[in-house]
Amino acid sequence: NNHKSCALWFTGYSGSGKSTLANELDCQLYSLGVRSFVLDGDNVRHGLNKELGFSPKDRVENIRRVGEVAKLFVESGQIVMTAFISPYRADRSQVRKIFDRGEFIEVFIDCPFEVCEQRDPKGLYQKARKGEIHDFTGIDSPYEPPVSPELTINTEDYSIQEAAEVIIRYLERQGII
Ligand code: GGZ
Repeated sequence: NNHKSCALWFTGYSGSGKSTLANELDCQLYSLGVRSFVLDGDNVRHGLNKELGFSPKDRVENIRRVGEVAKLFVESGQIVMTAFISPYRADRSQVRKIFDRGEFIEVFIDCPFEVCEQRDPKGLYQKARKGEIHDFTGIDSPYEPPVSPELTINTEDYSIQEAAEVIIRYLERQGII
């Protein structure tokens, strides 16, 4: 299959559906014969970024490294999806700069904070509310939504399936796949 490569950079709150959507897309791309890979907290924060926590400084370094790794995947000819909160606008625009034009696709996973807190799949919001964990995004740590993302996906009203289709169509329109 003769496809181009790019980084789909998901950003949004914890519980917004970034990893779920990235993994669904990964499956759909596989069935289209497109080589892809998902980078998320599960495969990066336990290894490469083991020593990093959630202070502003550590998040900056987390995102910088993820950006560099994503770049390597793009150089290898793949479509890489990154599923990190990446709360700071400045960090995302730094990452954008290391890519060629059109290779960095910022995807805002737009799910209201209250909905993410309600979902609370790992019980982390509840812990943060009780003060058991600190520096939690949306509670005592900021989230800066993108100003002009290539794509905005509302995961409150749309299913993961529908959201994945929107992204596939975008990749087709851009001539990437
Ligand atoms: C935010 C936290 C925190 C704090 C642990 N703040 O739902 P999850 O569990 O799987 O997604 C969250 C993940 C966020 O890591 P990222 O690497 O994406 O963050 S960043 O881009 O800001 O560097 C959550 C869990 O880690 N988690 N503590 N304090 N999320």
